[in-house]
Amino acid sequence: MLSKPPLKIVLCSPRGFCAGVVRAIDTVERALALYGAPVYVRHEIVHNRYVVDNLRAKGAVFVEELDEIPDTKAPVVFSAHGVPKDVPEEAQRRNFFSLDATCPLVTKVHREAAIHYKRGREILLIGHSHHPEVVGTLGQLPEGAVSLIETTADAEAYQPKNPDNLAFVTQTTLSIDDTSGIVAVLRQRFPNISGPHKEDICYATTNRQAAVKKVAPIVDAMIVVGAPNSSNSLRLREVAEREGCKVAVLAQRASDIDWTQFEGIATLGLTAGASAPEVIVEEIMGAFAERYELSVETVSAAEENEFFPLPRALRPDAAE
Ligand code: 10G
Ligand code: SF4
Repeated sequence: MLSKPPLKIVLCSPRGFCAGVVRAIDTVERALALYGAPVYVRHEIVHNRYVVDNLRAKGAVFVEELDEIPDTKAPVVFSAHGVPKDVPEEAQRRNFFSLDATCPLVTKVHREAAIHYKRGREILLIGHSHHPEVVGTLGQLPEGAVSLIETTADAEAYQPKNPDNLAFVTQTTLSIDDTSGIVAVLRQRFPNISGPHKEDICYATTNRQAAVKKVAPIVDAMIVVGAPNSSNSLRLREVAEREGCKVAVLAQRASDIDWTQFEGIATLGLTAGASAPEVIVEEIMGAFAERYELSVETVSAAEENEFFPLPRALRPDAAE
């Protein structure tokens, strides 16, 4: 038998599930355990097919909009990405038992936007059009109250009604580097703009990008476990590419890997987006182990110990 070529896998740390994703998945799991199936979930609870398929197998029913749900006493969960204000309003009108799995760090951005609005400011949201988190944040306020800024070109071109009465908030899963460029343009053009100290990118996005920045320059290729609709995972792939990694790809499962892309490599970086389960990282390592003699090392950029408690109605003491 031919001996396998050596391959060093460099694991990025932190990677994978963030505290908001754990809370969102636990919300659905706990609702299923307490109330039984079905538990309705508006939108993918997090952007990961494996997670969604697993929950569906346990009795979760995924819908895109509330009008797909029949009149029911079953729980209705809102996804981790957050929802426009009219969604909980509609849920209340229909007497749904709703459970909000919006990440507390997204809710914090919703609150910031609401405060700026109360103070009469013109609000800019830095983010990607049509992403559910952006739809949710825009939907906290009346139409037209918030303008979307996607690029530095948008920031250069924006014409405010009053340059001294502006504020900005951001999506939580953006590229740190792209966003600091956009914020720099806004602060330079509008020195009195209100906003967070830097941006609203969360700890998990920040740390996962920092780990990729450390690993990408020292590997021949990088795999990011994550889905093509996962904003934070897409950003990790981009960071790897920008740090000079010639092969930087997303993979949802080991079966997605195009092995021709990895011929002749000696080192492979491996990370996972905030919605990607560690079992898939293990599955991919297993697939490489069939073809290579592996050695594994971990490069760490930060320690994480965030924990977000479940929605109040699901906490153990809630029913008593
Ligand atoms: O990265 P996005 O926002 O697309 O979501 P995800 O489900 O892939 O990862 C978890 C992040 C969120 C719930 C958005 S705050
Ligand atoms: Fe919350 Fe950040 Fe995770 Fe989004 S990526 S769910 S903001 S911790």
